[in-house]
Amino acid sequence: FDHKKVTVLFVLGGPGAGKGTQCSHLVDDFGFCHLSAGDLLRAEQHREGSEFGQLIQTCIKEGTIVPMEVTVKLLQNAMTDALKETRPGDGWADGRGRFLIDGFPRKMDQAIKFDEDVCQASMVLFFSTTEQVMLERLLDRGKTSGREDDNVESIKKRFTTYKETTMPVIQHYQSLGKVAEIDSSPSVEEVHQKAKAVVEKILA
Ligand code: UP5
Ligand code: MG
Repeated sequence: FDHKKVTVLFVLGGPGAGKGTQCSHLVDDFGFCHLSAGDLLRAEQHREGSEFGQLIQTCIKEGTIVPMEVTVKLLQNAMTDALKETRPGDGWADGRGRFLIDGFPRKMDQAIKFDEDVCQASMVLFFSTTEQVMLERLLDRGKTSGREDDNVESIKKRFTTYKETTMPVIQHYQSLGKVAEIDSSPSVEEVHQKAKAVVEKILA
């Protein structure tokens, strides 16, 4: 994708940190196209004829990372579709497609591949809070979400993958000066106001 035409912000943070929740507010504020890698994988898992259904299901349940080729391709396709559809006022505010890529890249190989094949992200929004807060939020959501990974056993595995595999990605972008860390422990609205201010600066 042409850098002049698209702006990409990665949205990272532990499982249940509030990435999806905050992204939907930022969509309302700034007209981003919000693409959650996890949501795209779940859709692919249930797509009839997908050759990756079983693989994705296993990875999600075990909290491991789906091979990057699958996820990068899904994101690339979704971005292409979104750019075809975008109209003024629809993420094209100043003629540039704006994307929030949520829950990605969570492993270094994905970050490198996306950089090379798709485009470079301008910044990373990093929503951080404690494991205790994340655990409570996920167990609460698990009562109604139907997500196969919202149970204590899967959540613990997701935390381990986050610490061992995703934190190094965040540190990589920190070393490039590309990370804006936002404490996501307070209320949704408080976090939203902070995130909104950060994004305003980035887009200015
Ligand atoms: N909530 C949110 N904010 C709150 C606040 N400030 N105060 C109180 N409550 C708050 O929020 C979680 C819950 O908390 C909700 O009930 C919300 O109302 C409440 P949400 O916004 O959904 O948090 P989010 O960070 O998006 O949590 P999610 O569970 O989606 O994060 P994960 O990163 O674990 O999940 P994701 O869908 O990104 O990935 C799932 C799996 O897919 C991964 O484990 C992995 O196996 C696979 N995957 C890959 O293999 N590759 C990828 O690139 C991406 C995913
Ligand atoms: Mg999410």
